[in-house]
Amino acid sequence: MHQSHSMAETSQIKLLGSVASPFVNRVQFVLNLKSINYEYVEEDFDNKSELLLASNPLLKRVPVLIQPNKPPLCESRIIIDYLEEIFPDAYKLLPSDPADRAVIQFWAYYIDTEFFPLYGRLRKTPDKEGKEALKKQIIEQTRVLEKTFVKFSNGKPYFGGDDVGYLDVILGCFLGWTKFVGNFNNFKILEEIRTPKLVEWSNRILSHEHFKGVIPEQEKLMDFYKWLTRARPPPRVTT
Ligand SMILES: N[C@@H](CCC(=O)N[C@@H](CS)C(=O)NCC(=O)O)C(=O)O
Repeated sequence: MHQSHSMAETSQIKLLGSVASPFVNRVQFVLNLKSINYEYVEEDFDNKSELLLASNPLLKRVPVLIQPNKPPLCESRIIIDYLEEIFPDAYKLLPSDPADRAVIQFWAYYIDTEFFPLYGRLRKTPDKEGKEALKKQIIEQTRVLEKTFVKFSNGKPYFGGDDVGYLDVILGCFLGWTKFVGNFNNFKILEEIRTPKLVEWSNRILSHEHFKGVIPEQEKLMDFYKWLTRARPPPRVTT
């Protein structure tokens, strides 16, 4: 029998997540866009669930997508690509042409590996000079992203054109942290003069009906930031 994915089956989908995780938020955004029902399970990173440890034993990270009779799926972009493949008609995120699709995926990879990690480096850099250098790099990256937006949106509201597409999801889910990191470090990451189109776009994304409620409040990000920068016991020496 042909395997179909009816909405009844999808209600058995579970997403292991953490509210402040942009990687989890992007999967939630896609599940919302595709009208897929799912159960959200919040993980406590100080006390990870057996389900998380069993389903992502190597990395022990969220998001993880759990479905009956299927292996658990890890890594946000892999999960999104999977959802796009099995529910292609529910809400199309990627173009059909394989080369066009690969170009979009390059940019998603770029945003994840070149842009967003700068926020973490800024957090971990203690000295003022180092921090200033990173702020400059972040600002340079926003110029690149502004140009990328202009190219892909081609005068339309989203990276995806008239509707939210893959890059809107990928970059959109970093907007909460973008605001937080800017406020925390006293600089504007997106601003009218330097990135006018991205400023308009970010307002559009943040008020999108399927996005509201996905991006956590700034206080939640502050809680998570405190957790990230908490005093940790020194590593145990075992020899
Ligand atoms: N590349 C991964 C990143 C996932 C990730 O970094 N998850 C973090 C939360 S933002 C996590 O689970 N951290 C728990 C830990 O490291 O113990 C993805 O795209 O899914």
